[in-house]
Amino acid sequence: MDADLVIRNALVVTASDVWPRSDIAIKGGTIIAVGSHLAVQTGVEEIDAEGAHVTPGGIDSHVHLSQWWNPGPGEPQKTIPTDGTIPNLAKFTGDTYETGSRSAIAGGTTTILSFALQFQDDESIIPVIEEYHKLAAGQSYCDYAFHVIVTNPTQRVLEEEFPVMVDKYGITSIKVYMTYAALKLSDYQILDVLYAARKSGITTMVHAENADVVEWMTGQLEKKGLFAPHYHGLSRPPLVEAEATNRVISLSELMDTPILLVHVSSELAAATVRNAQTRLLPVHAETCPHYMYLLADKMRAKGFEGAKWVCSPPLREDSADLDAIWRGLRNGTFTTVSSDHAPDSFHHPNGKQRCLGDADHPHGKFKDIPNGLPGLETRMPLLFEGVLDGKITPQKFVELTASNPAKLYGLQKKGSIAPGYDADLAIWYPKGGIPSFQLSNEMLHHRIDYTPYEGKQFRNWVRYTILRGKLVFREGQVVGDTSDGVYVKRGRSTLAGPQNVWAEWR
Ligand code: DUC
Ligand code: ZN
Ligand code: ZN
Repeated sequence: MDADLVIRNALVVTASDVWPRSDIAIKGGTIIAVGSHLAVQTGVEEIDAEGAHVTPGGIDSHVHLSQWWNPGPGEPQKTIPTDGTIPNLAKFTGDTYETGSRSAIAGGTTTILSFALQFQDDESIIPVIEEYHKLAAGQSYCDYAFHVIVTNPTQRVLEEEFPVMVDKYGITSIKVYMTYAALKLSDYQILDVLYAARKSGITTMVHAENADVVEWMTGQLEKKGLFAPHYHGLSRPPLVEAEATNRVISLSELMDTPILLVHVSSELAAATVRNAQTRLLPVHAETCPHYMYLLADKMRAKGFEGAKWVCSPPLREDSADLDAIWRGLRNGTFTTVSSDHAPDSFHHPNGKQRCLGDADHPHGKFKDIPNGLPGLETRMPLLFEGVLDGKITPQKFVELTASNPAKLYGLQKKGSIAPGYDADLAIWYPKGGIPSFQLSNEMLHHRIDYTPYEGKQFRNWVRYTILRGKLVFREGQVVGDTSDGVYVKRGRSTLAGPQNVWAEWR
């Protein structure tokens, strides 16, 4: 066989099977054969997996990079220049395409789906897409694709630009918000969006939280002088998420069009999704490792430290929520696990602490803390811990981290280990291959000054990451570069689609 790389002695895992003592032959960036004792020509480069798990490279379908925003009740800061120049990164304390994608490959993720954000005064989404292309081109260590966040669904956007977005740019999914003053759509606007999405075969991702309840609760807490970071959680209790989840499921049922609830955090919201799925509605859900491992007590850390764990939806109070999320992974409620990597550095004056120092509130107000956590690099290893604990099977791990995101978002050549697929692989350490260790932020490759998982014990990590046949990460070292990642045009979802329920008005 004519190959240019062969992986030997792998425990190959796909969403359906586990194959011990297998080889994977790769040619021109594509898998050409999987089997035992594959015969290849002499002199071909080989990697010995030493019996370790080899899984498809991760697909992280919810990542914010070079995203100029403040996803708190404050206004996003529109600093992306409209004249086509690349913006000044000095004030931006999140990850860029360079630093975020570097962190991705160091955690076994080979494809990211990141967001191109339309601001409310943007009449068009096409320049927004072009702008994010400029930010990412030549800057990515891994492959990448975009979702568009729609905040101003004009007739022009919905009728003229959605078809262009799908056909010319290969973008087949969007995200809408039900909360945040500067991002949210009304129910009326969401209906408009879902109607247009249905016509163009687009999957709609939804951030479901009831904006009015959040605003009301925040007002009540502030009146009582309660401003510390952990009151963020009290301002957004589980029913804030569950109510909006139920509402948008109803809107999508009316429209018979698929939605995915992003970053589901609570037992109540998961049950709402499950109920819709039992009724065979095309409702999908995503959760994130922080809702599987972390609780609200983190936000009660001393002083302002708790701001490191402020994200929305918030970490929950009750370990019953963690258990429910793990159950939802096993019983199929969740289609994907993504990182929702939306970080801000903690110590930087423009980062998490940018809300400190006003004379009346020197310790800040929870409502002004930028929402979001870093998690791109830790997503795969954290979920792999679940495999080691027997909470999920290796096949389920692959389904959630790679195969389902590929199908849901139309990445036809990614997410499995079989001939014809891109040779995107994560090779883990064999059992006992590395000693169990405590994570510290210095080990990570993002440019954020903290990890929410500092001190957490890990028993395994990705040893080698392979992107389309090229070794890009080897035993703790990034060996790829920013010319490796390419933009991936996507097709329509093969997982989600309308039920084609007849309705006269449609
Ligand atoms: N929603 C996200 O999707 N990411 C970060 C913050 C938020 O509210
Ligand atoms: Zn969100
Ligand atoms: Zn997000």
